Amino acid sequence: MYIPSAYDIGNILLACNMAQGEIVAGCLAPHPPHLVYAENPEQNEPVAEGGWEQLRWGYERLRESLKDVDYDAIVILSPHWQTYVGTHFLGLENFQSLSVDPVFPNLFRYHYDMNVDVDLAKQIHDKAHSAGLAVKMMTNPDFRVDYGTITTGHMFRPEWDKPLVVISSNRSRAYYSVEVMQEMMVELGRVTREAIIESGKKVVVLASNSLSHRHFTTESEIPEDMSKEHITSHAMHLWDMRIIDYMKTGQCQRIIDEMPEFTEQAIAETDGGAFTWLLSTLEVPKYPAILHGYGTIIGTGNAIVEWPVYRYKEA
Ligand code: 2X7
Ligand code: FE2
Repeated sequence: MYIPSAYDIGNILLACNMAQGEIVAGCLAPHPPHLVYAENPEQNEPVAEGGWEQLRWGYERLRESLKDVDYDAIVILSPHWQTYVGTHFLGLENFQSLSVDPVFPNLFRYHYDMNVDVDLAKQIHDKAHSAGLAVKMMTNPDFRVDYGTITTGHMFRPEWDKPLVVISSNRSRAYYSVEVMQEMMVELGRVTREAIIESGKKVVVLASNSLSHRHFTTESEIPEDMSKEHITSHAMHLWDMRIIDYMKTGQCQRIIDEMPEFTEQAIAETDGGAFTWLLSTLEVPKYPAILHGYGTIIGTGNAIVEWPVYRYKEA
C-alpha cells in the first residue's frame, strides 16, 4: 500500500489550496537617486533639466510591460538599508518623512508616504526565523526609509498605490565573504518565496541594485550634463555585458557561480545580497529575462531587467 510521506502530503495540501500565492514577476530595479531627480516628481525638492533618459525610458518600458499584470504587493530588498546584525523588515503600516541622500543631498530630498504589507513582512520574517536566520521587525515610527527603497519604489510604481514589503541588507559580505553572503541570501530568497506562496498573495519581487559600481569621485557642474556620463572603465563594461548576457539567455546559475568574481572585480552593488536573493526567490531562472534598459550613472552600470514569471506559469 502507498503511504504518502510528509513531503507528499505537504505538496498535496499546497495543490488543494485554491488561495495559493505566487510571484508574478521579478525585476532588477536599480536606485541611483539621479533617476528620481531627472523625473522631477512633485515629492522631490531639487529641479532637473532631465538626464539619464536611457534608464528612465527603461523604467517606462518595465511599467508598460507589467501594466496588465495583477498583483497585491511589492517586495524590495535594498542595499542602502544596512543592518549588520540580521535582516530587518519594515514593520509598521505606514512610513512618512523626508528622505535625503547623504551623498547627493543636492539631487534627492524626497517627501515619501508609503504603505507596508505588515502581514506579508511578518510571514517572511517568521519563516526566515524558523530557518535559522537572524531577523527583526523594525517598528520605530521615526525610522527614515533609505533612498534605495524610495527610488526603486518610485521608479517602479510612481503611484505608490501598492503596499510594500521592505527587506534590509544584512551586509554579511562585509563580515565574511561573498560566498557566505550568497548562502544566506539564497536561504532568504527560498523562505521569501515560500511565505509568498502560503500568503495567498500575488507579488512582484525587486532587487534594488546597480551592477558595476565604480563611480566618479567628482560631480560635474551640471549633474544632468549627459556629455560627461560614461562607464568608468572598459573592464566594468565587459563585466556588465557578461552578466546581462547571462540574464538574457536564461543562465542565472552562472551569475550565482560567478558572483564572487563579479562582486569583487566590478565592485558590484551585488555585495548587498539583493540580486542573489532575487534569483533565489525566482528559483534561479532558466528562461530569458527581458532587458528594458541599460545605462551609466556617475560611471556605475545599471540594468533594468524583468523576469516575466506570469508568461511561464502553467495555464
Ligand atoms: O546608490 C547609488 C548607486 N547605486 C549608484 C550610483 C549613484 C548613486 O547612488
Ligand atoms: Fe546604491
